[in-house]
Formats: sequence, structure tokens, C-alpha cells
Amino acid sequence: MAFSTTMKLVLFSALTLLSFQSVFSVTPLHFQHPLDPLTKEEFLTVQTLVHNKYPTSKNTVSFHYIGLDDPEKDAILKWETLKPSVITIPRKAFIIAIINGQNHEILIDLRLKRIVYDNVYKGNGFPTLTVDEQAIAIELPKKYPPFIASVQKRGLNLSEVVCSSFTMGWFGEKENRRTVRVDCFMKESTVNIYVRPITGITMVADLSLMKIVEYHDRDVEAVPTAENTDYRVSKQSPPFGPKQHSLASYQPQGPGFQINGHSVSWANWKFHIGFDVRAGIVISLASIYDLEKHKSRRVLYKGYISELFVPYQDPTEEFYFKTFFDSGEFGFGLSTVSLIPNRDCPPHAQFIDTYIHSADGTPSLLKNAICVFEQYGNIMWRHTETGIPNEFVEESRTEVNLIVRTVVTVGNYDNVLDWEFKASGSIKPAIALSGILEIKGTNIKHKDEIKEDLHGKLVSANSIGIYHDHFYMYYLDFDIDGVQNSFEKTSLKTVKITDGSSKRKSYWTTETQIAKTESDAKITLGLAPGELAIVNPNKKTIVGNDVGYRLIPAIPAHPLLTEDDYPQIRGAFTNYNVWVTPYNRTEKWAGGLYVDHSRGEDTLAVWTKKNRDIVNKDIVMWHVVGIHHVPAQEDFPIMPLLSTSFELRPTNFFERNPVLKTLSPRDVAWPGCSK
Ligand SMILES: *[C@@H]1O[C@H](CO)[C@@H](O)[C@H](O)[C@H]1NC(C)=O
Ligand SMILES: *[C@@H]1O[C@H](CO)[C@@H](O)[C@H](O)[C@H]1NC(C)=O
Ligand SMILES: [Cu+2]
Repeated sequence: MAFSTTMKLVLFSALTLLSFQSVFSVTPLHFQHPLDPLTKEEFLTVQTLVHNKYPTSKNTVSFHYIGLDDPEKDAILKWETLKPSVITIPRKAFIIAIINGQNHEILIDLRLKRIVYDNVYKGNGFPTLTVDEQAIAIELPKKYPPFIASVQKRGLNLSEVVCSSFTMGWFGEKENRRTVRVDCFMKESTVNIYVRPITGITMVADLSLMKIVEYHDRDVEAVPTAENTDYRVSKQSPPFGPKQHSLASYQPQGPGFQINGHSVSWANWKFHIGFDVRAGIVISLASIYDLEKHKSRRVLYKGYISELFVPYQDPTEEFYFKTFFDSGEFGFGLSTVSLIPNRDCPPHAQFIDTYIHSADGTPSLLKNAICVFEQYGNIMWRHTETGIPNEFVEESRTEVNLIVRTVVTVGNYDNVLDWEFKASGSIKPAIALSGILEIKGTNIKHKDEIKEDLHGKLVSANSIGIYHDHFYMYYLDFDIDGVQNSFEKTSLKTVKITDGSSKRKSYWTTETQIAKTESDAKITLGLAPGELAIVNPNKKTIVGNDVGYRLIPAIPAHPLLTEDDYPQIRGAFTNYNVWVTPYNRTEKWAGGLYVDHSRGEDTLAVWTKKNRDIVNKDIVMWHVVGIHHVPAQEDFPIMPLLSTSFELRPTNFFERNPVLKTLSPRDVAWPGCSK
């Protein structure tokens, strides 16, 4: 939710070095898949074409988004069946660049190497911030005399101050200016800067003018102590613990998956892993092989996190604006960090590198952006039969899952984002949070001194962990056995028996409804039991059920802000836990294309006002995974993983248990072991 020098500048210089090394590394040859992320050469083509049109000697040009322009879905589906010999898919890049102060939307044909269109967007809101402009903005305070005076007044050492930039949202202002708030922290004696804020200062930087345009210094509150805040192993002292014992993983037959370019095949699954500077990881064309039908069947055309809304709950001058849209404002792809082998992913994982771009359009290699590995240790299915006299039956199958992982670190928070695939047909997207709380400094050292609402919890002396939410919006374009799908809501209902026909007085049964329009598909999950499924009404099982997949949702979290509150207008896509819309190539970003300073004019909540028909159509499900975060002392100084997940599970998709005939892996004889 914030941008800081200590993290990002180090990262960026490391990336620049890595891109030199890549010249010497060998990448296996593969055909380009039409959904592959842009290559280094393609980023350079974009940079060259835009710079040729707008020479930087006469223009200011900054690239805020460069990504693959989604190919037409029809074309991709034809390509999948006929393959490249018959069909070539146009390869285009979509660009948002600020050129001489105007937002340009540019489409480039990468094969013909020409600009297809170049339009100026004049509406509200701004594109994703660049890493480079934030790096400059956060250095402004140290040369700004009023800030220097404030630091001196507090008796702090200016050389030990680091600053971070925070998007400002929109609170009904009429003017449209690209501004960020800049908050500063002390790095003295700890790298845990977020827990040592310099409180009481309001600083606004205008990114176009690149100068501080607003400054107030109100009251002086203590900067929390650095003691016990450092999380580096080198700064810890004994006793250490709890102890971890070594565990080696060994796959004598090699991994059970294959990665060819960005296409993965594993067990009965095939899918493609894309990457985008805004969305981060994108899973496409996921299909599962049906052993009985002898064919691969499509499940998910595309899935990714469309937005992450993080509203803080402190309405004071210091914090009220902290209502972040981490994907649209900071870029999930831009904020993806290199995974640490053997720590972030197990020893048997394989890694995929990717490219991101800087503000001047230069690509840089992001090493180990994604890891893929198999996970063992659970049960797939089992039974011990004790009911047959003189016969003992026990059968158990090992579950082996495939995990695709990235870590997105937006300032203080680390989001561990997994896509888990199961041979039984389930896909389980999982989120785990770690990193550091956003802390507000206070003079209070003990709970007994609290006189008014702190808008958070005292997590350490002088440190308030402010209440906030994390709302992840998943885009899930299901194509269950084809594109024509419907959305089914099943409720479980109590039936009372009043005619004495049974000794029972009640039972429950199911009642299923097909959602006809987008309004029918706005779901607020609660305690009422029910099931939600995407089905293909044109494909039935032998016994006549519609083939489908159901959503086993994450624990539902509802927004607690009022609907007329500015952040909630911008984040209105969290008003329901589940939404279903007809597929539309341009409806990708639930909070809108231009999210920074947006006014909520281009959100999922606005699109669905058309109340379009969704029966037997190509439809998209949107699922909000929310976490209300009431900070606790264990979250300090760094937070152990807090996780949640949901499951997309076949429901009458297969004729029977699809893993009935799966054989458990053979037991392994360890090398060098005598027995
Ligand atoms: C301020 O910090 C710098 C850099 O860490 C250090 O060299 C200097 O001695 C500090 N000054 C004071 C007065 O503590
Ligand atoms: C697709 O979505 C955009 C944005 O909501 C809208 O302007 C356009 O009319 C939609 N196209 C179709 C075919 O519905
Ligand atoms: Cu949190």
C-alpha cells in the first residue's frame, strides 16, 4: 500500500543487473503462445515506436502500463483447436502513457510494428503510478525546508529519515490532479520503517509538477522505539525457536509437471500462466482431461485478481485518505518480487522469470517471479471398511496437488498468491498475507491511558495498528465445457411436516433457480445455506444433470463503510460477494481502468446497472475475498501468514469420482540408504 525507497530502489537496481545476466542464460525454445506475456523485444518495440512518434527531446513521455492486448476470445478458442499452422493470432500491445500531461491510450501491432491507434483519455482518474516517479517524489521532503524544520523540531536525524508515497483517493474534489501523500519514517537502528512513522505531518506531492504542494505540521507524537522491531535473522539474539527439523524432498522420476514456455501440463490439467504489470499472474485456458470421455474439457478461460481494495478505518487527517487500490494504483505485476528458493517455494520447485517495464519503457527481467511445484502430504480419498464380517478393507490415495505461486509486495504488505490445482478437478485460489502493519505513532504506552477511539489496537508501546480491510476481487471467466453457461443458485430450505405423514416434523430440501440477469446474480453471502454454480445447460451427464462447477466461497466479508462514502463508491465492487456478468473483453478491472483518484464511474457496480441477460451465455464470475483486519500483538513487528482460500469444485461435471483409478505414487527408496 505504500512505496518506499529502501525496498523498491534496491529491487530495481538488482533487476537492472539481472537483465544483463540474462544475455548469457539459455531459454528453451518454444513457440510463442498468443497469451504469453510481452517479451523483452516486444517491450523494446513499444518503446521505440512511441519514442519515434514523440521524441523525448521535445516531449515528456512516461509509460504507466504496457501489456498484451487481449486477443479476441473467439480467435483464441479456434487457435486452441486448430493450432498455429491454421490460424495466426494478431499480437498487439495496449499502452497507457502520459505524454505532455495527457493520458494516451495506444494500441500497437507488434508484428507489423505500427501504431494502430493513439487516443487521448479525458475522463477522471489516472493510470497506475510508475515506480520511477514515486522514487523521485519520496526524495522531495528531504530538500523541503519546512519538513527539515519539522524533523529538527522533533529532535530527529534527517539522514535517518525515509519516505514513502501513498495514493490519495478521491473525496469529492472537483479538480483532477495527480497527487500523492508522502509520509516519512525513521530507519535508525531498524529496517522495519513502517512501525516507526513520523506522525503529525501532512505532505502532498504533485507528480506532474514534481514538487510538494501542501504541507502541515500539527502535533508531535512520539516515534515508536526501534527496539524489538527488526526482523532480520542477523539482528536476533538467543534463545531461538521453536526449532525446525530439516525435510528433504526427492522426486526420483522428476517432477510430475512440464513447463513449456508459459504452458503447464500436470496430471490431468493443462493451463497457461500469463503475467501482466497490472494484474500480476493470469491463469488461462485451464482444461482437465476426462479419462472416460477421452478428451480435455475446458473449465476456466481466464482467472486473475482484478483489484485489491484496502481501506483503512481511521478518519483523521493522518489516515482518512488511506483507501488503496493496490492493483490499479501500484500494479500487482510491478509489485511482484523475486521468490526466494527453498524459502518461498520448496526445493523441488521450478521458477519462471518475466519482464516488467520502467517509466521510460525499458524492460527489466524479474527473476523467479513465479514458482510451480507439487505439494504432498494430504489424503485424496480413503475408506476403512469394518462392516463386513471376516473381511478387512482399507484403501487410501495420496493427494498430490500443483501449486503456482507469486508474491506481491506492495510497500509494507506481502501477498502470497497461490493457484492450486487438484487432480479431482478442483482449483483453489489461496491468499496469505504477511509483512508489516501500517502503524500510527502515539504517546500512549499502555491500554489504561486510552481515552478515545484509537481506530486500531495498541500492538506495542507508542504503536497503533490501524483497523483495515483487504478485499481481493477475483475475475473468473468460466467456460464449463464450452462458452455457453448459466449461473445457478441453490438454496437449502426447511420443509415442515404438518399432516402426520412421517414421525419427523421437518426435513430440508433444495430449490434451484437460474439467474436471469446481472441483478439476480448479485450475491450477499450469509449464514443461509446454499450453493452457487456455473453450469453448462447444453451439456448433461448420463443421468441428466447439467455439468457444472460450484464456488465454495471464502469466509464472506462485507464492507462496513456506508455506500455513499467516497472510498466505497470507488470500491463498490465489494458491495456483493459474488457477481456474474456477460463476458466483455474490456470489462477487466473491477475498480475501473483509471483507478488512481477515480470517482467510481467505471466499476463493476456501474457496468451491472445495465442488468444484462446472463442465461446460456458466455459469463464471468467475480468473487470478493475479504479480510477484516483487527491487528493483534502477534502481527508485530512482522506478521505470520494469515491465509484464506476458496474452491472451484466440479459438481456433476464428471460421471463419477474422477480420481477413482488414480494410483498412489510408488514408495521411494532413498539414495544411499541401506534399508
Ligand atoms: C545522523 O545519521 C547519520 C547517518 O546514519 C550519522 O552518520 C550521524 O552521525 C547522525 N547524526 C547524529 C547527530 O546522530
Ligand atoms: C463492453 O463494456 C464496455 C464498458 O462497460 C461498454 O462500453 C461496451 O458497450 C460493452 N460492450 C458490449 C458488447 O456490451
Ligand atoms: Cu491487514
